[in-house]
Amino acid sequence: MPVQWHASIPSAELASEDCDVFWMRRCLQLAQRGLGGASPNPLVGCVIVNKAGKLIGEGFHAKAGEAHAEVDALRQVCEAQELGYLGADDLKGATVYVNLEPCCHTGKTGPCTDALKEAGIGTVVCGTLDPNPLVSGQGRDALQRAQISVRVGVLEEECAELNCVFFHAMTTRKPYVTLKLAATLDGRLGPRQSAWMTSDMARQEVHQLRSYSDAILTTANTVFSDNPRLTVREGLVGKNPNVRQPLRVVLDRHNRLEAMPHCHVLDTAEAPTLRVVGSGVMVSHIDDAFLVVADTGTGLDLTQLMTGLCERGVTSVWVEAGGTLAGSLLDAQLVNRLKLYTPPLILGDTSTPPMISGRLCGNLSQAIGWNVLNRYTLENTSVLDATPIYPA
Ligand code: AOF
Ligand code: ZN
Repeated sequence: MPVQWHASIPSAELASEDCDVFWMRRCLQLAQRGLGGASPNPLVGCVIVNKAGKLIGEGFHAKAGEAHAEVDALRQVCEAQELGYLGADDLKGATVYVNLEPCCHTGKTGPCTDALKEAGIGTVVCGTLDPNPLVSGQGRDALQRAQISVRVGVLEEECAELNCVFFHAMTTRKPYVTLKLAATLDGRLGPRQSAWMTSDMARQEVHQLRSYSDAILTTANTVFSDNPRLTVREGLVGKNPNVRQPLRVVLDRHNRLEAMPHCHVLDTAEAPTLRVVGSGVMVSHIDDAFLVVADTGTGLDLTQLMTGLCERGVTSVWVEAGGTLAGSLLDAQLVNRLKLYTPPLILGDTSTPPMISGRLCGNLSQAIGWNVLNRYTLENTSVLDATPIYPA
């Protein structure tokens, strides 16, 4: 992508805190280019500004195993230097803005702190510390030991929010679970096998959000009633041939899918599938396509499921199933986010399933509250984006 080598900040008179905020916003924008590719790594964007306050390089983390944002930005500066667009000493004393603390360990790639030291960077401004125990403050300390001045905490909330999945997975060792529900105004899931109730735009958003998730979770019941594909479509694949098809995870306590070998989710040509069966179930041939989870007597142990998924590298789960799984996940306090799509329809028929069922909620003190992050409409469908406030 072309770089505006000498783009300046809007006003040279901006106070240093305003500059920090300005460039950190740019980091957040750049970081989002890694959506759907960077996982299980965080979304990171980086901007390098020379001593004169000019933008000299930008970068982002595109894919796990590839260059970190800081290295990507440094590489851009070096290329511009080789072409003669920038002077040899443009990096000396420059300021690096990055939404996450630079790493100081060797993972799939080397430590960013070393790359910044070698480049002669003078100041590093970061949004948040990295919750990865291999980093968590040690990146900052390594920079300071090398006489690089470090400021942490610029747009801290936005930076943490952008990486809510990474932060959650790193600190809890469980994936960040988003419950997607599409329900009528009277809270019903709609008749079986019915066409999409929600608008085209809502459907497109769902496919986009599926593609940003590591896994899509459903149940054998949903497979039996709807035979869904649970792949990313809606023109996204044509637009971007590298679009990621998430792992499909089917909760199949009694291994009922064995009787349905031709269902769409067992066709793994387009996307992989993990079958989750209860301990004690007889499976004719168990391999990597299966995960065995304890059976609690009333269902699969969902907490163990989430830990098992995280161990397999799944940091985010998108749930598309019926009301019973929704109720069980909420009861286990495993839902981190709700996306509720509501078309302007009333079924008024108690024979169609409710969007949530099975919670034992005796009184209001046991209700789950919701912290509303956003409400918007996509054509005729209203969308609620919220995080739960669980009862104590
Ligand atoms: C950064 N900049 O752009 C990213 C960071 O296996 P690796 O080498 O890719 O390291 C992954 C870890 O590095 C990840 O868990 C997180 O702690 C940090 N990610 N750090 O300085 C970046 N993506
Ligand atoms: Zn790094």
